[in-house]
Amino acid sequence: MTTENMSATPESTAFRTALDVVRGVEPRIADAIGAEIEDQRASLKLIASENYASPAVLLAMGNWFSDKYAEGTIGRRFYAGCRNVDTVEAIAAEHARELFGAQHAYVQPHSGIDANLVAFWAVLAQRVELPALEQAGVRQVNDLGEEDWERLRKALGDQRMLGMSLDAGGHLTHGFRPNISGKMFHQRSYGTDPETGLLDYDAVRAAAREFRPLILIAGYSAYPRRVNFRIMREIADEVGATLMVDMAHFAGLVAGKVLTGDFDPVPHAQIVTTTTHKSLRGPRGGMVLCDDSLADQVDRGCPMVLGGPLPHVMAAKAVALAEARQPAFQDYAQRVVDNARALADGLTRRGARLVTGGTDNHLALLDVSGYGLTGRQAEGALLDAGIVTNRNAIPRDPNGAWYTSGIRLGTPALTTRGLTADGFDEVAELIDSVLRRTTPGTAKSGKPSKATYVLGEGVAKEVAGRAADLLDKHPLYPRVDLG
Ligand code: DSN
Repeated sequence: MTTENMSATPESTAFRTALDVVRGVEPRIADAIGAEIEDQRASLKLIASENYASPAVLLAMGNWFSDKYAEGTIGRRFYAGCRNVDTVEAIAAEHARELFGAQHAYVQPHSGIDANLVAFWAVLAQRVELPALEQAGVRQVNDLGEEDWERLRKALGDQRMLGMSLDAGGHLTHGFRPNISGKMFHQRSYGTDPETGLLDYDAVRAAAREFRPLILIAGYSAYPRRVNFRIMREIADEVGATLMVDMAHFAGLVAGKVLTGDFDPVPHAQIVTTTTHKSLRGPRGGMVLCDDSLADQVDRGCPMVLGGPLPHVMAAKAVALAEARQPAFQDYAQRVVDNARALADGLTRRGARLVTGGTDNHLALLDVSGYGLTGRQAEGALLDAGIVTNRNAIPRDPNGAWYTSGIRLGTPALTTRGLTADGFDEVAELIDSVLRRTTPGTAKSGKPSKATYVLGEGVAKEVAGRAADLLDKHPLYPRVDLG
């Protein structure tokens, strides 16, 4: 057996050299970059929306493509000299089309929010005759008050969007007021069944019949189950809506062929958006897939709603999508789901309550009220013990969206690190042992606090030590040794 010297790998040489060059200009930034990999190596990351991109993906971003403006689309740019950007964007789009079986792919969005905005605008442009905005009396966009938004919505024909409610796991960009989608559209939400926590398709159908949305949006950031997109399309067709799926969270499971048939959104939705950095394991960014009928409108994303494309990130998207087309990625996606099940089973066996009773995707939603805690308290206590999660509302959450009663747990990142089902059972043990030994703090008023907590003596140190032992068995970026 040969033992490779990790300090001599091409990856180590590449990152070390890059950091040396950065250090020559601003050493504090080189230090911060070095510190970040150490922090990531040391943390048990269960944030469902995060992952670890490969060295090839990371390296594809650090180059002179960053210097290029390329507004427009392939072959039709507002700037000269985009020959190589065209090459990169075409390769990324080709990989995306092939990987997902989509008619059209638009790889420019900088984030999931951007991708959703491109999609909303494309559907509006395709389906709505827009009278001039001046007719609606709209002045400067920054000055828009409630009445102006009302006029803008009227100018758009009072369009409606039906999406999953936030506490059932929907996303802010699916028509909620803090996001512009909630100002452009009248919004209504569908929730989940109060008993089972599962999506109730009959209730979605009833809401769609009554509300008659222009866009029926499916997709989630905290729903731990699969969605049947065939049924969602039937509902959309019945009421004349466009079905849009935001697959940001589960794109990796679609790419990895774990979600197929009725659970693959691409054959069913007219338009699909995603981020590229979550379960898909690419660079931070977004993407839109659509059928040919929407392609022209989607391609107007920049400059209609997006700033200049980021060609260096499109290069990294192409690399990540090429990786996702390898058989190894299908194995990865299957392990993400198997591991989520192992984590959910491990928690349930120890007496914890999970929303919907389990998971069949990459995440589980733990109701921490059984431990007598709010999500905020649980999040803090787990972090003290080296376990990184995020608090999340659960359906009909009595603690609201700030304190919450839930903790969202995802497996994509630690699966990339190589943890197996046994490892996730140990993670369940660590989580349960922290939460069992955490009690709510007391507010200044003397009442129980929703924010502060008291962690049992020595618990943080003990669990952090066990988490470190587990992580040591699964090194992060093993081929990157910064010395
Ligand atoms: N921030 C992402 C998440 O954590 O799910 C969604 O926008």
